[in-house]
Amino acid sequence: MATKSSNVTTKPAKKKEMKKETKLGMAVKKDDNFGEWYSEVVVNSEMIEYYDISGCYILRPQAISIWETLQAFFDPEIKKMGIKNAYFPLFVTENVLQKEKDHIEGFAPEVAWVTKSGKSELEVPIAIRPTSETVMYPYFAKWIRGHRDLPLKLNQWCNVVRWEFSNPTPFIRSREFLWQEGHTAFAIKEEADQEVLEILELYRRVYEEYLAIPVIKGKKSELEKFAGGLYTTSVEAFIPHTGRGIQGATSHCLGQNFAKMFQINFEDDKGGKGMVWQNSWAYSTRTIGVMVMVHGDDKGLVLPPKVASAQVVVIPVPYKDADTTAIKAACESTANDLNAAGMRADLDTRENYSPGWKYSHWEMKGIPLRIEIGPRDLEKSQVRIVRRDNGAKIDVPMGELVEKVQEILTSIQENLFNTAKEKRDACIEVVHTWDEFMTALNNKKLILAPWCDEEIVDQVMSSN
Ligand code: 87F
Repeated sequence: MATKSSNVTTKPAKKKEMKKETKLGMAVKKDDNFGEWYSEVVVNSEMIEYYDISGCYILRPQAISIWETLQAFFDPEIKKMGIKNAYFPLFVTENVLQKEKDHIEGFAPEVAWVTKSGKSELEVPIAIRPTSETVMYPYFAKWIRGHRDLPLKLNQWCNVVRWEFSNPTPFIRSREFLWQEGHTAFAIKEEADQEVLEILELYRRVYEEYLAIPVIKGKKSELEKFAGGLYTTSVEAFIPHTGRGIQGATSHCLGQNFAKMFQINFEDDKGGKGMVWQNSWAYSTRTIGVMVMVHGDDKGLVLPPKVASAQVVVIPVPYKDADTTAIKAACESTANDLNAAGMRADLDTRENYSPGWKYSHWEMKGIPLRIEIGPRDLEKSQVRIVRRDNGAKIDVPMGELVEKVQEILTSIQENLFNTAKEKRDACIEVVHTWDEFMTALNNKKLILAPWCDEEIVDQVMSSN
């Protein structure tokens, strides 16, 4: 599959035209200016706050809770595979960072350095990790002696810094971001190969099962692979609005490149010398940006229920002279029942905001379901459920609340995935010539083309 890689312009909308009566709502439409729309969604949904260093963003609780949900899935899965968490320092000396030349070449301009403490210059500048191969592998060499020390499988949850210069975008391309980086060493290549794919499958599940985003698994071309490694696999998502593919996560087999440079050797069971086979793999907070881009709409964020910190918000709708006490009590017991049944429900009983204002507010924040309770609902012993994904309104008898809400949340999760998949698949175009390829690319298509992975290719890619 081929697409242009993601490159979104995302200066915040200069002057927002707020809806006058509510001071809420989105000023820019997704179809009109995708970049501005994105900036507006991440800020208005309270996930991101801009910071006074370009390319750095504050991740607010709304964003971190999604990150934590993904972590709560991924961390136990890798532990089942025998991978253990560790934490290595943020800093690395120039000497060590430069040790694997292929690796750092091309990346060097993005490395940030600490050169001072207080007013005095440091004797040697110290780099801030852009990734941790060179930080960790000297210790792999120290800790691995014999075949019994293998496999060595470590992961760390941390931040990294890459001083990017092309248009920074919250979550998608930021100068500091959060990720997990896994680094493993094996005696046998086949074991490394197998792990590469097992991790890739976990990444597919992060995107498809949690974020409701279809991804394509694949192997990178020689030009696109991580230069320090043997081969690179990835999951790739597609953003229909830009017509571009975006790398979702990568799982590399590093081969024995780093083992040679860092002398990660071991004595095998027959007393002979062996050199380890290594992998490294990562996914980052970019996951959240892809989710916003794929599911968000003109009302703001749309959260898949599995990653929504609040899945339901209950809002009282008291008309004039209505029995507000009874309505509030019904709202409270609705939220309590849902929470008791294991769902995540919030209650918005604030009196200084109108129900209409609250609807827009929670829609902007992407909450999958809203439940409205007014005097007529009370009379009929029902609640009104409104879906964020398609706006459908469903009246549900109070006695069926828990099962129905559970059912609807599952259906939203499925619908978001299916809709995203349909939209992506509608963009796939099969091409056979370079002209067709370029036309399709300019038409925002996801291209399916013959691929030989050689640098020089014919104008005609294939005859059929
Ligand atoms: C930027 C500056 C310095 C990417 C960089 O993908 C070094 C690098 O090595 C760099 N940007 N990379 C490649 C990272 C490879 C690899 N590291 C561990 C991963 C997965 C996790």
